[in-house]
Amino acid sequence: MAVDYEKEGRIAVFTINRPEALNALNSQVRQELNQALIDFRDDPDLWVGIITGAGEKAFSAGADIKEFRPGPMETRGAVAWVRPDQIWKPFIAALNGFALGGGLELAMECDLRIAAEHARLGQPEVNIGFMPGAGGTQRLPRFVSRAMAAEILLTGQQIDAQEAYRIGLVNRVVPLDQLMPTARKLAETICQRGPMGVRAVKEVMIRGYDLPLEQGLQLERDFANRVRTTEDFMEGARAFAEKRPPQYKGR
Ligand code: CO8
Repeated sequence: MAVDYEKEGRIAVFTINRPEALNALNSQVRQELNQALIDFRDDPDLWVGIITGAGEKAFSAGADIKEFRPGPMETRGAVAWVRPDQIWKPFIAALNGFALGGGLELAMECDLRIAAEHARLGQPEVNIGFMPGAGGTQRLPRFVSRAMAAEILLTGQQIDAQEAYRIGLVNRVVPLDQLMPTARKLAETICQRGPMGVRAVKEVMIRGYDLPLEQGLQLERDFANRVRTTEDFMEGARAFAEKRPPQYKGR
């Protein structure tokens, strides 16, 4: 398997498993990741996803350059490509090394990014006569300043984990041996929250981002009203009043 997909209680861990090729995203990885993402999306018992790479060197060094051929980009495998930012459950990217090109683009499709101290991030496509094709030119300027995005995209140079933290591209930088424990702890924290609220937060944040403020506020109100109709909404209020931990069911 080029992607290991493990379910640990409410958490799913996706591990890109081609360490000999720095976890480059070849067609097999894309296909298997896609299948795993669909399973995660449709499994009501899974609430948070963690995406990482096998080994200690790379999260992913991007699209597999050795598969490059002239002509349009393939439509990412036989099935429609599902992105983490189209699934309304939170994703954490655990960057265990290089996150370059399509690897950084995948990390930017996640909601939170934790980097190991030695991780290096970049959009090196222009170094090989190409350009980002999976969101780099669009997401990076939305995540960091336009000037920093332009520098990363136009020079193709890598930045280290501390710099990525400084410019707001990653949430935390931790020693490598703390990477997965930190990601799991964050995932567990999110799993303790009301999942209907958590999912609505993610969807409204993403859908509302490009809306004018008034429309975004309306969207938020609509979702908040919908969350108020769920069992978990009343469970949260009851547990608060009864001074006990809530037992959320995801409905
Ligand atoms: N594709 C294929 N093989 C790769 C890739 C890659 N992206 N990156 C590394 N490898 C392979 C190397 O060829 C090498 O294989 P071998 O041992 O058979 O020669 C092995 O991984 C180890 O790599 P290196 O020996 O090069 O390791 P170094 O530590 O010397 O260098 C670097 C590490 C700097 C990360 C270097 O490997 C490198 O520059 N890699 C390419 C990074 C890059 O340019 N990425 C962008 C690719 S283009 C892209 O992502 C466009 C996205 C568009 C849409 C994507 C949709 C999924």
